[in-house]
Amino acid sequence: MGSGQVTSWQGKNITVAGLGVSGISAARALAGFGASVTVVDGGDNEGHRARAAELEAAGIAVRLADAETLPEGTDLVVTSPGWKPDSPLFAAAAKAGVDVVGDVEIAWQLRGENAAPWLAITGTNGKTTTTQMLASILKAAGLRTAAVGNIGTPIIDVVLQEGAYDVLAVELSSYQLHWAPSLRAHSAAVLNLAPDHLDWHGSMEAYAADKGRIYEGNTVACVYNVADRATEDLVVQADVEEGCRAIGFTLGAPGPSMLGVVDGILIDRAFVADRHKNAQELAQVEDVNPPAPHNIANALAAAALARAFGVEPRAVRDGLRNFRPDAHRVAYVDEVASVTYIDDSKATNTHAAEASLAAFEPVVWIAGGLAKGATFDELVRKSAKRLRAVVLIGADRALIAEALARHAPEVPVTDLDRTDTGAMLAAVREAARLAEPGDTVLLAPACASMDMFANYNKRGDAFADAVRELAAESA
Ligand code: UMA
Repeated sequence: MGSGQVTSWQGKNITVAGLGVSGISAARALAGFGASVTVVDGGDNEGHRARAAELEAAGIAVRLADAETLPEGTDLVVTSPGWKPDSPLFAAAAKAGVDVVGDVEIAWQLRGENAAPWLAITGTNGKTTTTQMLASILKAAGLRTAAVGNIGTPIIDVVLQEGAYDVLAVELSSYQLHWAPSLRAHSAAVLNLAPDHLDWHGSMEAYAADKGRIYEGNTVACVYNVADRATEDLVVQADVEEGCRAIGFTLGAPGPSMLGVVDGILIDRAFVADRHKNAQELAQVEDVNPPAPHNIANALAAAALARAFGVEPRAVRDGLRNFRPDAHRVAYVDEVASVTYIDDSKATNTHAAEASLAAFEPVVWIAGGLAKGATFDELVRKSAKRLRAVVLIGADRALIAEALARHAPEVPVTDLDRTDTGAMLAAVREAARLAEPGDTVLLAPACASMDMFANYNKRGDAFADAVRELAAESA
């Protein structure tokens, strides 16, 4: 344990911003080290109150419905990733001379002398899949590992299990990187860089700079995407440890110090003796699941990080073969007539739908189902510029139609006015009609499925069946 830091938390007044996944984890850990913790959150719904009661029972103070004022006597603010840098709470902290850091920074500081190294992954798209692939490869190599971070498991919880892991596969968002100034990964990858979260970061430059922090202080490899120059630029700008190498991944033939693809084989020309003459076969393209181009790029990035950690080629192949993408979670289904079909049936709420809509542009969006009391204004407002068209199904589709009329009046909307199971085929056909080559058709309903299907799995299956039918028709 980083005992210097731990003892310094004893008796400190720490304000944790956010009563979500990371805030709860940070609050419990810091209270466990003797800090006096107050969690603040702007929300005040049933969920917040239930979580507050649990923390209060553990001696942690919680203040709901006020995300702005800094509690008296605060020594340090530990923020959840979603809080914007210009939040009034942080302005108050700056005025009081109080530092603000994120939960990932705290996790990094909590690491002991012999803590498991971090193999870190960021990027605009593909981070979760790549992190899961990496964990699968590391497991195939017999290493004790976990996929953690932005993927959903708060990293503090994992770091506190001292001695339990040999290495960690860490997904980091640009938000988390922003708030983690002293993080130093063993090796790291930036998969790609496209404008995203600009409302949070303020500009593309600031977003890229936060992503680029993942390379700071890397000791073995900075992995970049050869097809995305911006990722290589971030490596060039990073201050790394002596001897740390820049390793590219490409869907083409790899040059020296790269991983790439030749004749359907994933090739390593980076972690081999005499890389100017030699190359090492890692896996076949068919070992990648699914073997779509964007996913082969993910596999190459995961392989590069694993190889940087000394994993043998056979484990890369086995790990890729063992990997199963989460069903119905932004799952690639097929490409028909130059339009890509993605199943995110698991997006049963607006937040999840917003995240998947953010990954595609232009997109024909299939949405609707049971709204569970949700409102759709924010989702539509944030996603409007990405929408080519919208196809609505399900019981509460009118709510989405109204939000679209308010915030995206120029986007064509087809209301199928159907709640029968067969409506999915009609929805896919209509989406195909509205899509242009290069577009993505995305099932991300933002609603529960039970008005039309037994569960979201069945809804996703119906979508995939409909796409297959469409592919057969157009073959
Ligand atoms: N809140 C406020 N004021 C604010 C912002 C939030 O009071 O200005 C409160 C909310 O009421 C809520 C809490 O803060 O109670 C939520 O904090 P949060 O949004 O930071 O979310 P967490 O539950 O702590 O989850 C975070 C990540 N969420 C975000 O970055 C938005 C999760 O990533 C991550 O899995 C988790 O920590 C564990 O590390 C999700 C995500 O969408 C999946 N990430 C974005 C992405 O992948 O694109 C970055």
